[in-house]
Amino acid sequence: MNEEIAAIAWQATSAVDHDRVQSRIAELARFGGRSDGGVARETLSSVDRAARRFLVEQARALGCDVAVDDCGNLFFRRPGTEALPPVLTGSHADTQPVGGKLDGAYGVIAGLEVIAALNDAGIRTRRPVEVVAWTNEEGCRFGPGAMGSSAFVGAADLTEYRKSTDGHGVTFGEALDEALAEMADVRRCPMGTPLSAYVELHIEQGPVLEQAGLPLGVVTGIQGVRWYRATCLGQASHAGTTPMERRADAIVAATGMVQRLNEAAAQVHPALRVTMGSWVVEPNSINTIAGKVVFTVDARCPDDAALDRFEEILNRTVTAWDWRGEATLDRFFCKAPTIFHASVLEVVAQACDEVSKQAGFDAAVRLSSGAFHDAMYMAQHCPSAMIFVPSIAGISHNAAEATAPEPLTLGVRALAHAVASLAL
Ligand code: HGY
Ligand code: MN
Ligand code: MN
Repeated sequence: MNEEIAAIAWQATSAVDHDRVQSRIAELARFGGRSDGGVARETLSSVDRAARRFLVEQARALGCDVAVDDCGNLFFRRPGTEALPPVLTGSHADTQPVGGKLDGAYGVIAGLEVIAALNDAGIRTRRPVEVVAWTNEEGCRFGPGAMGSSAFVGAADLTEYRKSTDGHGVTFGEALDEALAEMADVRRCPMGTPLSAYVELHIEQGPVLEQAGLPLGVVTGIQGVRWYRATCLGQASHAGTTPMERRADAIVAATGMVQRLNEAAAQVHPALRVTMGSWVVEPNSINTIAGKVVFTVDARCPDDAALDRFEEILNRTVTAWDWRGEATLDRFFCKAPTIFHASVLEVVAQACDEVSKQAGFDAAVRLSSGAFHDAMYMAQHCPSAMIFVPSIAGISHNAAEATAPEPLTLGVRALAHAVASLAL
């Protein structure tokens, strides 16, 4: 990086305002805020739509041009001096049903802070700088996850996504149309537009940075992820009158499968992580044998061949289970492991190392992400990379999710340095 760009990148870095970051995180957390300090802001819910409006107003107050695409992704653009493809940063504003203040939200707030810092420092960049708030990264209300970014890059068909339904039978299309109707004052923009680079700042959501005692991580890639739905159909029947040997108990079958899968996972690959996190039991009555159980399987591994091997075992375990009922399996999310681009990794690494050093720390940790992120699809569209800050006790997807104020600010400083370097 040439001297002049390096000097201007440092001006942007130094203009990041700690108190502004803290207060904006607290303001956004109020949308869906819970009494236990967590946040419940599932995608396109009324609180998520209110949060989107808050972000639009914040961006407009910073002088940004605001646009929304057909998947509800929000883009906040700070113009450059030349009509070039922008540098994009940002993350998602939706949360888990019981989420924290930082997962996703931190990256969107950080992007707005980078724009505020560029404004305060009076820096003109050649390229436009854009901040995005992706729709439905979590995928818990409407599966699969990362819907907004995958639709943006064309990796998936928005038409199909619109058919996804939540637990109350509402389709993603219905919820999306309602949210878009509330954004009638926001310019509609096309999807898949050219981008120069994408850098996402996110909390690690795991224990690595905290164990290393370092505030910043350069994220080299993201492990593979697959989601499945297993449907076990037995026979609902009376708990008192039905002899044990005549039952088709969907809970007994499903829990037997889960035990078998947990044992098998350990044999497939030491880094394979399997979670059966979402269950529906029907009729869910104390004195009726369960006639139907639907459970999900979330499988993650850096090694795609291991995910293939596990998928074979999963398919066989579910569909050939020895019981009086029957079971089916469908896969509705599959993303191979992601490796980020050397060109952007180099810029991000320099930013993280310099900001860490200036704050009195060793060079940033290099690590791969256990969680998936919108950056996994963005890496199919343009050179992309990520920056992590630590999660206290490695906890996330939990109301207790937290990161100390200093690393939060250092993360934004590193992002400002990287984005300015890429946009100048
Ligand atoms: O599930 C994930 O990895 C992400 O946090 N949504
Ligand atoms: Mn996230
Ligand atoms: Mn998450």
